Amino acid sequence: MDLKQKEDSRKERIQKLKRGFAYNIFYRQGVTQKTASLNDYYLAVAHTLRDRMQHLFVNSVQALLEKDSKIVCYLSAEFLTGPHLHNNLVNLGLYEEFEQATRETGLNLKELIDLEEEPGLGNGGLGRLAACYLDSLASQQIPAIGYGIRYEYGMFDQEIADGWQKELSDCWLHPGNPWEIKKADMACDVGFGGHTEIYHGEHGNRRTRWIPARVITGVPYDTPIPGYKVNNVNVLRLWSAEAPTSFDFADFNTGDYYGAVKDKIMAETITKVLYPNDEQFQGKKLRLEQQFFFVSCSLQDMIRIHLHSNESLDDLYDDFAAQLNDTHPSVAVPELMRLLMDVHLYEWDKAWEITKKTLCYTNHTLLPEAMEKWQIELFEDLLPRHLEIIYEINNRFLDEVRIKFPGDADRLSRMSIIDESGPRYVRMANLACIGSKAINGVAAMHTDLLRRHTLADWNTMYPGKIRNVTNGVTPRRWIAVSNPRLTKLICDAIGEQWITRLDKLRDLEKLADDTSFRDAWYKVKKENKQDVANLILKKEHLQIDPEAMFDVQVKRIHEYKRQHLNVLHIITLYNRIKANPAIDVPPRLFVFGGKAAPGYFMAKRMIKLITSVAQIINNDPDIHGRIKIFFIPNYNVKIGHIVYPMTDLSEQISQAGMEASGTGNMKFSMNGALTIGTLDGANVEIREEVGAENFFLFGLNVDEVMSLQASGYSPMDYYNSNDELKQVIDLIASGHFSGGDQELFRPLVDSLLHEDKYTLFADYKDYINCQERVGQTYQDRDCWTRMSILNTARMGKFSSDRSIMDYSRKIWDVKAFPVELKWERLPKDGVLFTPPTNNKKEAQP
Ligand code: F58
Repeated sequence: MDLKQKEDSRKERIQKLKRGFAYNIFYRQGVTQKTASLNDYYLAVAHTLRDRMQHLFVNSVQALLEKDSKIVCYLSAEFLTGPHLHNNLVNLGLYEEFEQATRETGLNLKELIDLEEEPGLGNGGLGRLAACYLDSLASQQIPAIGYGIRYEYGMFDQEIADGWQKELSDCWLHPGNPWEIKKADMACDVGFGGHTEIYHGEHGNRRTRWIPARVITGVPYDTPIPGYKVNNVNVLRLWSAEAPTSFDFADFNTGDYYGAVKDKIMAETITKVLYPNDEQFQGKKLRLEQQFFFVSCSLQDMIRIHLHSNESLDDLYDDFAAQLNDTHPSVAVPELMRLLMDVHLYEWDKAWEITKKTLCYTNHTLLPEAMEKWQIELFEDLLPRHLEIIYEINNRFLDEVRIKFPGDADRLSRMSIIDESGPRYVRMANLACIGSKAINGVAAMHTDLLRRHTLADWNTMYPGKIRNVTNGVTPRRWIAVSNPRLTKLICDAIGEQWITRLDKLRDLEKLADDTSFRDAWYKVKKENKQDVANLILKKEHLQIDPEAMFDVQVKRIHEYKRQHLNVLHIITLYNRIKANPAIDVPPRLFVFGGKAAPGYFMAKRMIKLITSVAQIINNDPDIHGRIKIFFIPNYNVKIGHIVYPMTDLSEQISQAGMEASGTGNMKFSMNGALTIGTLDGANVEIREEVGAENFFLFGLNVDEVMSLQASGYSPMDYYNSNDELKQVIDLIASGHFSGGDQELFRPLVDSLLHEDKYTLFADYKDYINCQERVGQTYQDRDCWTRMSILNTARMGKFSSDRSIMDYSRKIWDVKAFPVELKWERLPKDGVLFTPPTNNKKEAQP
């Protein structure tokens, strides 16, 4: 094609897009261009894009049907995808054309992008990781299905009222969701409760059947997941609960209208709302119902797809690798066994072989309080058949342990699936460890701690079964989509390859000493900061100097993440300036963001502390605006798009040994922020990659924390021997930040003085000193910018593409499956599918 032809076909495509918008406004939204709201336009544009994606999706399914390839099934109770429009435009390479077509239609694409309601179907890192992995699976051309729950209400929206967190329901579906397609004909039934019966099968062998007390239907909603500039489109399949029949007509006819719809309403509560818990196991029945519901639907779906092109399930594991994202889907172990034995009539040994070879388990936490364990009675009441299977798995497993470690009763009780130390519980991590072919941690240090402590027994029993796959994040969303200025600068300097080969960013290293490149780099950061400063001024009437250091901590609010250590530093600076106004403290904006679990008392107090300290310091004339504090409400993916590109300093200050990996730490560094952090989670590997000289390290390491705690840690000693620390704590306790109220922060102060579980006081001095080095370095703009460039340049390892390739090699044994474009956009005769010749339904992911 010559240049003119190219230009002509581009023009034609733009015209088609504009026709697409008009068509969707009229026929799909049912309004005219004059009466359409902005949301109508957003939906019209999104549908126009989805139609184009649909074509690629159909191709991907056809390619898979023609030639078998292993499919990765990522089972996760959470997928925190973030908004789709911008990301899909970038991945499909259609941003510029849509930009032009919307402009020529009189619309502003950016405005429409900002309008999109994000699906908040996750709490934090774990859910967001699942979304990054979906992007990388598609971009690496690995066939995959993400299986999860279509919560009607996602993560609550956070408002700050009088400095406190207020939770509001998240009605993300209300404006309409243009990305999903309901696949009613692929619905699955899921049982709950009831009892089991023994019967004798065809060959006289004993079999069990489960007679559930109630059945709920799972209906899938599919969202296409396009890879970056490839033809592969995978799918995120989320299950929604419905009653099998809409009304109980018996009740309806006798005039009991409420009774008639009661069952339907009860059924739908299963997928009504996401539990907003963070690292604290609650043990609620509805939560177990949610877990079993989506796991059963997903396994039934996999079996349906497999049986479409296979006679039996003997080799299910050749076609599927099912990854359990933490223990939330670990009821998959007994459910797959039940489906194989009770429904597909396998004997135990073969069913067990298939189960163990299909499932794999990722652990995301070391916190004991986060470990899932269900009360036996609750479990039995809801899943009686599954409990029987679990008992049998456990008996056989414990026999194995006895043979390997004779006479070791402690080991037996530690490794048993059933916790019998008090009231009896089903331990889901033990179940997942036994029932899967591989277990993995999410950062080198985390995996090491799993092997040495949390899962030490498993490591001894099955050497090699615990593997490491360090987390990663997708550079598409976290650089290309969210930081267009940096993307352009990097592409102009080294080309575009880095977007799918993040290790190519190394080519930036040589530019770190180039003054004009450094100036351009600094300019990008400053412009990103200026944008946010304008926004904060407009919304919060807070004046921010874009030259100030933007020092940011965004993540869930939790004591182990130690946002309050950050606050202790802020108050230290405040006291220093008050005592000595001439002191050299470079201007800083401290930014916090994150949600507290609604029932987590201390975390909510921490938010109140941050906002109260902000209130006093931001308005203290003695400070002359040298330090400012801003709590961004409702931190979510969309706000992440703004925060990572603006940040100079990333706070990763959890107590060593607590953060399994962290992924925000990676997003910051990729966008040129320097990190102040402890040796925890993936910080360790980030520091190794970027170089110790480009990372601000402080604090005790995990062994030091453990031995300090073992030797009887006394926070009071630190308080008494450090004047600055004492002053800070006393100031909080005095009511200085709470209008004289000495009670408000007493629980926080007391817990620090008398317990300090996360050793803030032990790390305080080192943190403050390290922050001083940070401040000095920031004043040397050339040095800081150089370090910033080197951080970005050396982040190649932390692309989720690398993580996915690690999983593919180390765990799933799956290879790329590039999809060719064989199908026309719409066949000329208008017939998209050849009608099936037999009655067998098309099996399609
Ligand atoms: C996070 N876990 C880890 N859990 O805390 C973090 O270190 C890690 O980087 C990330 O997983 C990804 O591996 C996490 O986000 C949750 O949100 C759970 C959701 C369900 C309830 C319990 C917490």
